[in-house]
Amino acid sequence: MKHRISIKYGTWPLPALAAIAVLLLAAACSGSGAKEQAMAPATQAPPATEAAPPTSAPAEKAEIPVVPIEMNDDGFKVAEVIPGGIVQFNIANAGSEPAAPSLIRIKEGHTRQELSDMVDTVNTNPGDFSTFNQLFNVASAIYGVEDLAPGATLSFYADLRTGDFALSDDNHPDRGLAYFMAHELTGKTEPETVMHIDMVDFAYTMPDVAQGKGLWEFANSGDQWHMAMVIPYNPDMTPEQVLSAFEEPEPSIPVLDGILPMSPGERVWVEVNLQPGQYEVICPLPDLAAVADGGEPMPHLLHGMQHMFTVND
Ligand SMILES: [Cu+2]
Repeated sequence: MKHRISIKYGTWPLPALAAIAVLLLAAACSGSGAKEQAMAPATQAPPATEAAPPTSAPAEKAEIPVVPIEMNDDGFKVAEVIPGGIVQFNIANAGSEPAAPSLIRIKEGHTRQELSDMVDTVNTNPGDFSTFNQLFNVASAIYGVEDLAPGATLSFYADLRTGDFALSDDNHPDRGLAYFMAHELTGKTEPETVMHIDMVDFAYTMPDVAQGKGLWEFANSGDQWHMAMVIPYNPDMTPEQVLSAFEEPEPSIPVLDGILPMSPGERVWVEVNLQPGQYEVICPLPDLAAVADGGEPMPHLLHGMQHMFTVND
């Protein structure tokens, strides 16, 4: 089964990319599939069996609150109040169509109505990067996927801290947003990870040798949004050629893993599944700070936001 992630003009929170009309991220099942398998929270195995101390891992897992969310053909079903701090989300698509769920933080001092209005503005002004700057004054993108099949469950961890949150289905903007709050810092346990990637403007802080299977933490310590697209490393391709490849309707470069755009200050943990080999992680997002200053939306990749790494046997 091939699984596609697309970044399209006019969808939110996934913007048009600078000079890229349509960016299709084709993720093999071995990559994104791992995130979509139904996971029973109580029985979910710690991802890194070699690295995790077997005695402590199950107990620590149990301390992470689990938040079940159901999607159906009317929208989301989620509790009005959920635990704050670090929580595990299980988003089940019980609807009849592929869904594109996104988790959004409403920034302090802003309202659900403001967010809803801004999402409408972004959706009716496709390709206008300045609207994204307005949107990100109101909200933070935390995590999302572009293709959650009917019957599949998306499982990931996020550090909510506290606040007011929204869920959107970018495949069905007409269904509107769903909302919930997190008042209390309940989840204080960090998931067991095999890899940590910190994103700044414009670089990845990460090791050169990575564990290919297990839970990866992605944090954005930068001042603007970032994403992580894991692609096979090809020393013969320039960054410009890589970006050009993603302009094609059927990109020749597979996207094997990673995360979609994430706002500053956010942290998520997602399962990855990479075979031994050489890879590169890239961020093609447009430079919104430059846009705000009247400049060009240069892709972060052309600012040097890429990192080669190896997954050993
Ligand atoms: Cu970036």
